[in-house]
Amino acid sequence: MDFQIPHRRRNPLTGEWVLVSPHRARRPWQGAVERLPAATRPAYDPKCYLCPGNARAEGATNPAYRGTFVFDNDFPALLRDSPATAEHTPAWKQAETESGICRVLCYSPRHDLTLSDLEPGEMRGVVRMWVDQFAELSAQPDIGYVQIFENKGEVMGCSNPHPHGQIWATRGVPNEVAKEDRAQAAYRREHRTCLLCEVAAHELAAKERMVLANGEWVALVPFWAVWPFETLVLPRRHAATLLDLDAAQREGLADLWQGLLRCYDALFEVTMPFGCGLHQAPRGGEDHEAWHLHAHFYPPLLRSATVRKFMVGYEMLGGPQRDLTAEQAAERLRAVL
Ligand code: H2U
Ligand code: ZN
Repeated sequence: MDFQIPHRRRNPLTGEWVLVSPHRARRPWQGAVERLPAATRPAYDPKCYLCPGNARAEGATNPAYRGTFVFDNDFPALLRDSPATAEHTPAWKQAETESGICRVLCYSPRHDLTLSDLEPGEMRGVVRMWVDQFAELSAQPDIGYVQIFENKGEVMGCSNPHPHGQIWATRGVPNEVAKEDRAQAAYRREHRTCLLCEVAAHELAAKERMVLANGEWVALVPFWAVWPFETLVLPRRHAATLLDLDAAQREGLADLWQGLLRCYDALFEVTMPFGCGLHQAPRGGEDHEAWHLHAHFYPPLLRSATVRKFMVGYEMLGGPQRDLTAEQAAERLRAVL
């Protein structure tokens, strides 16, 4: 097939298609230009609600923490003990209560750093925090899924530049995870192999969509990427959740995560904004064996630090579309390494 002509690519994790229009990549841009965030920040900000020793909005005070620090979100999107009730009539009007636990994860006491600035040992501490939080929350009786994620940068609506992530652990399984769970289980039934093991092996060999790799992990622009510089991070050895990782895989994850962030930061010479997070097997999913642990990075930027991709018009009404191909994006990311 000629990938230079407009075509559609299928995301095997969701079953959704993306329209790719490679011939359009050079069209002129006269649209919105984003404001750049303030370039320098103090190591400690007395007004930041995540800095050590500071008061938070609801009155709690942060300890003088030195490594990582986790607290229950003071404005949680979910409440712990909502009763489980549902309404299914009329058929078009369904609702059910949702409950869960929301936490904020401070990655470093330093207000001015991002994960890419941390020492390797500090980054390993962040991975350890993810593992510990996942172990604790996924063992709770009423939790069906644990979402670890980070929203970074003003253009992503992040309220505070202090390096932090979040966890929302829910009774139910959220949309994206439910789609991926069904798709991975179906792929294993049909092909008798793991979908993402296949993707990792193929992309490591083909290299055209690969961004970087180490002995345990690979980061690549997926064939079906929607966002211009979207990446998928995969363990090379099969694992369903963080709890399946041995010491070498945990260390490898910390190193690859930082390598990828540095690559992103170098691309447009700005600390890259994005939404990112780990996708792990939900409890009691369709087929736990079929789930391959992975992380998605979705940066919104398109051609510079100030020009973003908008998901509007056709994307809202029809489906996602991109001009730059996944292969071109991977090449650009590799070039800054
Ligand atoms: P962002 O990642 O979007 O910046 O959100 C940070 C979270 O911190 C947000 O979910 C919480 C908000 O509810 N927060 C607190 O828990 N305590 C505070 O004092 C302010 C913000
Ligand atoms: Zn701070």
